[in-house]
Amino acid sequence: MRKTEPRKVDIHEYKHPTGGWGSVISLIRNSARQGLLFSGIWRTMLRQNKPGGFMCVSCSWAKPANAHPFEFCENGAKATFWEQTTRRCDRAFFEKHTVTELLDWPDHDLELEGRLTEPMRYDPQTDRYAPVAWAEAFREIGAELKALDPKSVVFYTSGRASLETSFMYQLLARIYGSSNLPDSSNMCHESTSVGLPESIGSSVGTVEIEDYDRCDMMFFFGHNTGMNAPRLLHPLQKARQRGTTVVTFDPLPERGLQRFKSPQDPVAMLSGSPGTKMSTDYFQLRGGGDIAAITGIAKGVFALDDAAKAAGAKRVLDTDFIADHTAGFAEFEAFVRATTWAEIEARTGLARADLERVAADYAKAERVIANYGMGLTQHRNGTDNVHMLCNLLLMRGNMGRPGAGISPLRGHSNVQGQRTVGITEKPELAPLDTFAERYRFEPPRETGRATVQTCEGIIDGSVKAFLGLGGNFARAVPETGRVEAAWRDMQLHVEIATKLNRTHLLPGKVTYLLPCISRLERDVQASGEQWLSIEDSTACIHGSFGRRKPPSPHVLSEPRIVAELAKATVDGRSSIPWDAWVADYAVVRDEIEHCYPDDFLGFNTRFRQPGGFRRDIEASRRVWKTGSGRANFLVPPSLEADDNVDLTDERALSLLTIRSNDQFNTTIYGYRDRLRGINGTRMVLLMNEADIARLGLREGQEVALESTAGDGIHRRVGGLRVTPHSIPQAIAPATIPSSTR
Ligand SMILES: Nc1nc2c(c(=O)[nH]1)N[C@H]1C(S)=C(S)[C@@H](COP(=O)(O)OP(=O)(O)OC[C@H]3O[C@@H](n4cnc5c(=O)[nH]c(N)nc54)[C@H](O)[C@@H]3O)O[C@H]1N2
Ligand SMILES: Nc1nc2c(c(=O)[nH]1)N[C@H]1C(S)=C(S)[C@@H](COP(=O)(O)OP(=O)(O)OC[C@H]3O[C@@H](n4cnc5c(=O)[nH]c(N)nc54)[C@H](O)[C@@H]3O)O[C@H]1N2
Ligand SMILES: [Mo]
Repeated sequence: MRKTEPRKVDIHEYKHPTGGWGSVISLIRNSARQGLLFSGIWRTMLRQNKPGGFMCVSCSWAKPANAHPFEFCENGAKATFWEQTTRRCDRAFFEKHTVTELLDWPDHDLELEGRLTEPMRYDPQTDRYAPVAWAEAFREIGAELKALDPKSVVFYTSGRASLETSFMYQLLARIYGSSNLPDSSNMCHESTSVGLPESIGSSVGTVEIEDYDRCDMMFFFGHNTGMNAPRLLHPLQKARQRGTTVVTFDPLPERGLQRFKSPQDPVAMLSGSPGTKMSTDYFQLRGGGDIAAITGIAKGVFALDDAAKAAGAKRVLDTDFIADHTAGFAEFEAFVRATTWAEIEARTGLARADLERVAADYAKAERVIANYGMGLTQHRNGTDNVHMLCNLLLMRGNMGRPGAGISPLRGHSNVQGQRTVGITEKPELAPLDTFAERYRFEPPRETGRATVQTCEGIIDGSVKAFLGLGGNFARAVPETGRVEAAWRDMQLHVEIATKLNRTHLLPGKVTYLLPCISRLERDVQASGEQWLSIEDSTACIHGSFGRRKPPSPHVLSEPRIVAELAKATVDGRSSIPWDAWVADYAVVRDEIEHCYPDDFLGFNTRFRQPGGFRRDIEASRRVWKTGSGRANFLVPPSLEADDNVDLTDERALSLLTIRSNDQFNTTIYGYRDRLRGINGTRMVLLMNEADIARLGLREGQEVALESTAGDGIHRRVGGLRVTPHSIPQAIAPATIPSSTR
């Protein structure tokens, strides 16, 4: 039985800009729901993303030195309210409900119960979580871990934990003997982490925030900026107001990249202004059609370059840059010229003339930034998408110079930074020799498990223990059903968390829930109040200082929990003085600086400065750390981003990745997808009207989807409501070329 009654469903077209009054009303409603309207929360909000304040726990977009008075957005504020709720999920709650009963609750309702207040252990006898003393919890977890083979234990990280915590956590795993360090980034920007180094020798983007003031053109591929990095709308709006061309490719008409009214602009707010038009051109391409679309633009650029050459005019290609800095251009050119417009039009659903117009804009622009998100990365061949976007920039030398470059819009607030300080299953990406020498232990040298191998190991029984530093692993992975079913066979399950979620309801033989404070909260250790730090999407490191009261006197900080786990598990196996590190996080920052001197020079003196300090990204200054020592043009094996989609099946639909406006990954704030006009339900299947008719369905009908992934595994999701939406038609088999090459 579900706890929540069905809500009134209301679906209508949303015609307003993003931001604007809708945003303000949504904020007030959200703060009131969390019991925060008169709690001093608005004073807290003034410190969000400010020097001396705390860094928002929502997205990873840059935190500028010259902050707005309100340097937060609707969704960042929602994240703050959701976390700072006055509700508590305490021992009385766990006494009242069995775990089996809670498994029937929707994700929204679990987190809505509020903050966890004390450590809990699962009791299989009563099927309930019951309070336990911290010391006992650490002792038992340590004993369990010592009895296990380190290779069978995984240490998962969700992208929220600070640089200090993450650095300590990966050291704990390695001293223990495991390089199984999956993280949330494996589920989102892994295509960036793999694809970008192959293209330009950097695993992170090359732009900094000032580049947004200098560019004269921007691309957006598959990033829903208005929902997922709304503060970026401000520099974008400024760029539009000075005439910057913005071209967007997204199957859905996402409001943020269409119209935006800044809630911080009183004149616009009080006038009937429709808001700024954010994209000069907005193309609703077919899902997975990006390789084809970029090939089309590149084809247009080659045609313009041919014409310039013939006329003796200035070349459109940056031939000097291509000659001096790149490899693989000839192969790329051959691929683009060989691909036909018919293939491109069929795969993208876009017209040749439109793509040629984009090519003409691109040929005129001097400084171009390409932004992208999940629409490019979350595909089987997401790395090919990333390569293609780099290829497009490289054609005109738009990489590694002011106002130009590639900008992967990362997810969680510190997901990029965690990789910087050693959260990785790939031994070659961590300074293992430095660790070994400085901390006197022998780290494992083999490749560990990332998220995919962790799921496989849980399913086949080779993973015996799962430790989660935040997150909601079972819910977040695409293979939820099978992972959940196999979870109980694990020996040990430990979660460090702020709020209850579904993964916590999957016990192993021994199961602990360890509540922590968040970085918005006061963190007092032996040396006094502590700062933390994070790295944003543009590789800037920022200090973060929490002032809010912790949710209960019985919760610990993340660094403290990690240190206690280490002491209980690997004490004496390294020279790390865990207590001294916890006593003063500045000591941990010094250690990070020692292990990563190029990235963190002067860490403790620089990290609180306005705007943070930027790591040295070599590709930003045209130093290419690739195998060839050059930036590589890379040819995709086909035009398909998803080569396993069965296009011959008339009933097959390929799904797109999206999230709603009332959500942060698996955290569901509510049931109002305001900007898409869908309220009261999340169980919708957005479809083109022609597809609804073609498949003999009708609006509002409930349907189930079954996967045709072709791996013999039956996957099904039911209870979806057929909902007409502005979305390209599913690809009609007849229009798809059987092979692109
Ligand atoms: N259904 C669904 N699945 C998804 C996604 C989605 O949007 N929907 N998004 C995908 C993407 S891009 C990603 S990156 C992954 C994310 O995967 P995860 O990072 O694993 O999941 P989140 O939903 O971000 O994690 C939410 C939980 O983190 C805990 N938490 C929150 N704040 C803190 C904190 O400060 N400290 C600690 N220790 N815990 C905290 C809370 O208990 C909360 O329930 O999911 C992927 N999978
Ligand atoms: N409020 C809020 N903020 C967040 C998050 C959140 O859940 N809520 N999550 C955070 C995290 S962890 C991440 S990774 C980011 C994610 O932020 P985004 O990268 O914006 O991720 P999605 O919400 O999945 O949006 C993907 C967009 O790509 C489009 N798309 C889908 N398929 C394709 C395709 O084949 N091609 C193209 N060109 N476009 C396509 C979709 O229509 C959608 O607009 O946001 C971060 N910020
Ligand atoms: Mo993500």
